[in-house]
Amino acid sequence: MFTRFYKIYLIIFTVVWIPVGLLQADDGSQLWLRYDRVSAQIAALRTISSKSSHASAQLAVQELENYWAGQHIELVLDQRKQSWKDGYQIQGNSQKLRITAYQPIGLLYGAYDLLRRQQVGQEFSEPFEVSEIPTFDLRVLNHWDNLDRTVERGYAGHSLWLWDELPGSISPRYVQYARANASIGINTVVLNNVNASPQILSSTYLQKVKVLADLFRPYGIQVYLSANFSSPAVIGGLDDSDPLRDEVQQWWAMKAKEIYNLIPDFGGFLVKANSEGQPGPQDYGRTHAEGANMLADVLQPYNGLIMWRAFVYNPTTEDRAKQAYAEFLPLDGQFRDNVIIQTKNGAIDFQPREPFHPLFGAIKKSKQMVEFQITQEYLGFSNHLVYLAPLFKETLDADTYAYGSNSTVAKMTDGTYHQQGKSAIAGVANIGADDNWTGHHFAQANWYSYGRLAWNHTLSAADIAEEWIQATFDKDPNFVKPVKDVMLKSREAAVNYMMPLGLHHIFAFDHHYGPEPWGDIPNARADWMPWYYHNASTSGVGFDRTATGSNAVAQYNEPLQQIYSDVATCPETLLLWFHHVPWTYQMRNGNTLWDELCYRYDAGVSDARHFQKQWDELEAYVDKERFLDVQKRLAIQSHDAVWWKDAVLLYFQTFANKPIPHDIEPPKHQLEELKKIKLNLKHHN
Ligand code: BDP
Repeated sequence: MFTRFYKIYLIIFTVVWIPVGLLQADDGSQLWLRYDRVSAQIAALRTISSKSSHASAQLAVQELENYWAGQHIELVLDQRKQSWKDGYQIQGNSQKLRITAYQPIGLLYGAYDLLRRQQVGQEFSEPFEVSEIPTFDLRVLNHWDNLDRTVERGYAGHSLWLWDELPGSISPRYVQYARANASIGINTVVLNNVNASPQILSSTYLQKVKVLADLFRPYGIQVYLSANFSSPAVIGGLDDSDPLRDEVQQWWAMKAKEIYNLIPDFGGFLVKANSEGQPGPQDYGRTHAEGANMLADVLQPYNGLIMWRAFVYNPTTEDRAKQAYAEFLPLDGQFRDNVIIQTKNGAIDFQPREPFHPLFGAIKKSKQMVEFQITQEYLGFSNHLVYLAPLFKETLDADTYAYGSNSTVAKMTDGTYHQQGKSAIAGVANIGADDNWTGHHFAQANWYSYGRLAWNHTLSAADIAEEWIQATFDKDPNFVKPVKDVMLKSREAAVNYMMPLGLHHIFAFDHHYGPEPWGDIPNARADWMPWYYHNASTSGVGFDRTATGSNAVAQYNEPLQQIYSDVATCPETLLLWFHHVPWTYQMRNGNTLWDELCYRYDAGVSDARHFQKQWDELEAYVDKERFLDVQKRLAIQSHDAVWWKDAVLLYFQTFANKPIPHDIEPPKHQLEELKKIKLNLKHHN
């Protein structure tokens, strides 16, 4: 603790008192919130006024008092503007601006909007008007944080939540975290891992949760918890947790009462049920709908919500990619209004590239939300610079054709087609106790861009990147442009050096860092083994999901079924996801599949090296600390890219029996040597 306070003190001291020299030390803890504090003279010349004394409105006033370098601002609540939800309008000219909102939190969002504009250099001399209504009502972060402070798939240190110190002692980071979220519009957080410890619902932990909820409330953030379906048996002492038994329902009702007494605006539960060993209603022969509805009924009197995950698959002979659809579609229409089905962006598991989950084009009578993974479980942890906004956009903009063309995933989930109730979107957080919050400084951009897209999914990945770079690093176009370029290329680069052309899940077992296409653990689940997904043999490679194979294509609406089924029309980026094709298959550019794979891996490596070189050239624009840290990680990324390329090509070559094209860099490693690499990385479960 002492060290943390000391550090914060040092940062303030550094920023306020020591020019240039010590500015070289920047641990990234300020994120994108680097507004310049206005001088007392400027502050004295203008008024920031609000008629509302609501805590969120007062925070807005305080932020503007501290950082708004312009003239007068008036904050106004307008009760007639219910349709604005938590949005806002900013109007005015250089002398006077007005932020109007329906809810107090809208005023705070409006304040951050203004500060963002100021930060990126917008002039306010001309009269201007901005109106923003968020596209999703609930903009959710899912923390996969355990009560022992390990974080499942977390790569930024331990959990931010100091459970042992709560409720008595409060880390200053809680409020910093809430402020960062509010500045990008995130308004919902699920505090604990979906592989949930029942203890989170014990009275002891609820007292701790209450403290966080109280701290987050002024920032407009509602708290949810992941609930373990067996809680009634495990912490309630009941014989079982059968959702249709009275005692079980009573237990949940009593628990809900206890929670809402402590936290009147508690959001609800997120549930991972009957998935990867978690308990659920099926343990008692009940359906997902019966399980979800029981909890929904319990929370209904308090306006609570249930986010029920569709991430289910069993070790059967059925293609894993088909299972969630097969299980959930028959239940469509059976869920209560306060249940939202939470579906991962793709049908397998947060791979570098997946086609969108077919459930998005199929569920029409229930509410559904997308779950993205912001933490980079499958994208190089916090070692690789991978800007994820292009991945998020790819899913959100994908056309499901559910109601004719342009029925995008975004529209299927944002309330455009299914009006009643709240719309939502979730991202699995990449935040931890590291000084810079996210491990890699550039991973902050993934938290940021997720929030910005949750607020407005029509924003472009490029615009968000630009905004983030300017706020976080430097506004100089000679810096912004090349960095933006790197960011925008980075996701495709990672796809290329990890698993191009629709390859998926050929990661090292369990921890998912690095390649292991040869992976095969005796007696382990087939659907956790790389061979299950790549199906490489001398005849070819890829997963046949057409009618001659698992027929997963049938889960998509026309014309997608047709497009994906036909090898000639299937996007080549998804070729090996949907098809098993011969090594000699001719790609659209005339290359054989084998050659094309080689070129793709090689392109990924070149890009990773280019990122290094580009960063090195920008040294003058960045403080030493962040420059060196990013430089170090880019070197790891380049190294890993070569590792991936060599491992996958050398392994597949044993089937393809073809030479690696002469015009690319030959492998640096031997296959046998690569097979021996065993990383001692722990997967916290
Ligand atoms: C997978 C992770 C696992 C999670 C699971 C989930 O490997 O740690 O528990 O997803 O989403 O991506 O429930």
